[in-house]
Amino acid sequence: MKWHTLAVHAGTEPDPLTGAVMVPVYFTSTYAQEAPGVHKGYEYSRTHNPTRTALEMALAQLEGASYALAFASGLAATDAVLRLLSPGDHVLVSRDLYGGTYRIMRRVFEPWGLSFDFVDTTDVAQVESAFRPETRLLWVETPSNPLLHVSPIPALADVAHQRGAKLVVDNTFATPYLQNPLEMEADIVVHSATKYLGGHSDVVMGAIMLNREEDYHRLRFLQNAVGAVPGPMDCFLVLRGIKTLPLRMQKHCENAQKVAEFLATHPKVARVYYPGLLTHPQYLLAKQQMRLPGGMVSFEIPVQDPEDLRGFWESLQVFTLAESLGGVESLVNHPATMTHASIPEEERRTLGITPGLLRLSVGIEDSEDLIIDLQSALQRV
Ligand code: P1T
Repeated sequence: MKWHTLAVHAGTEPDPLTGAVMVPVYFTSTYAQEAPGVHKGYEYSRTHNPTRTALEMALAQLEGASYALAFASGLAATDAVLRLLSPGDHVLVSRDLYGGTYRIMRRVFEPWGLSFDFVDTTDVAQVESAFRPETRLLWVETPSNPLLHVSPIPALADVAHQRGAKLVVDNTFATPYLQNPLEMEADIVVHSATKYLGGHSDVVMGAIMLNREEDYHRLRFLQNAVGAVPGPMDCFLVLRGIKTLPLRMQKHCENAQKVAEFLATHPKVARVYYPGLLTHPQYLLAKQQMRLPGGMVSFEIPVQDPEDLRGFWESLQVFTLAESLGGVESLVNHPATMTHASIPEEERRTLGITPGLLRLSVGIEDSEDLIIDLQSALQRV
C-alpha cells in the first residue's frame, strides 16, 4: 500500500456492530464477562481497550513493525524500554537528545543501577570505541533534539549487533513517514506521539514499535503491570492525526526548507541547523535515510544572555513561544531555558546548546507569513 492510502486506512475498519466508519471511542474501564474468564478478549482497560488496539495496529503498520504499544507519554514509552534492562547493564546514548530523556536516564535509571555514556552517534568509530562488555543498548535520536544531528542507522545497527546489543531509535523528529528505522535493522523504535503523530498539540502520548516477539511480550507485560496507558479519547485523536501525517509532513518539510534558507542568509543569524541545507554535515546521509529533511530548524543568534532575545519573541505574531513540536502551528523554543534546562549548563554549552540557540517547529501555515514574522522579530534583536 502507498503511504497516503496507508495513513488513511491503517488500523481502521468499519465497526462490525454499527458500520461506523470511524473507530468508536470506547469509554469503558471494564467489560462484561459471560462467566469468570469467558469474555470477548477485553477484561479491563489498563490491559486492553478497543480504541487503543486500533491505534496500536495503525502504529505498527506505519513503521512496518510486527507490534506496536501505546503509552501515556513519550517518556513512559522510554521508561518501558529501559526496564527491559537489569541493574549493571550499560547504555550508549546520543549526546544531543531531548532533555527529558537525559533526565530519566540520569536521575531515574542511574540510581536504579543502569549506567549511561553519552557519545556523538554521528561518528560510528566513536560509538564503537565506547562499547563495553556490559553494553546492552545503543539509544539514538536522529535527527536529534535540538541540534538536528543525523546518525547513520544501518551502520549503528551493525555495530550494536556485532557486540550483542540492541539499537533503539527515537524516531519522533522524523516520523514514520520520513524514516523507518526497523527497515534499517534497528531493533526498537520509540516515538513521542505527542508531536507529529498526533499533529495538533492536543494530546500527550508515546509509542513503541518492534519486531522481536520476546521483547514485545515483555513490553506488553510492562505496559499493563506499570500502567502508563493512554485513555481512549487520546487514542482516537492520534488515530485521526495519523490520517493526515503524510500531507502534514510534506508541508512541514516544504516550509522548514524555506525558513532554513531564509535564516541562512540573514546577517543576524550565526548558524542554522537543518538537514536539508547543503551546509549540514550530514546532508547526504539525511538524503539517503530520510524521505525529506523534516520540519524542525534550529538556529543561533550570537547573544550571551537569553534576555537579549526578549525583543525577538515578544514581537512574534505567528510563531508561539512554547515547548513541544510537531503540531500544525509554528512554535519557537529556547532549549537552554526550556526543553533542555535539565541538562547541566556546562554540558549544554559543550553540546552547542548556547544562550542564543532557538529551535523552530515549523508549522503548516503559509511560508511567506512565517518568514515575514521571523524577519520582523529579528529586527528587534
Ligand atoms: O513529552 P513526551 O510525550 O513524554 O515525549 C518525550 C520526548 C521523547 N523524545 C523526543 C525526541 C522528544 O522531543 C520528546 C519531548 N520533547 C519535547 C517536549 C520538546 O519540546 O522537545
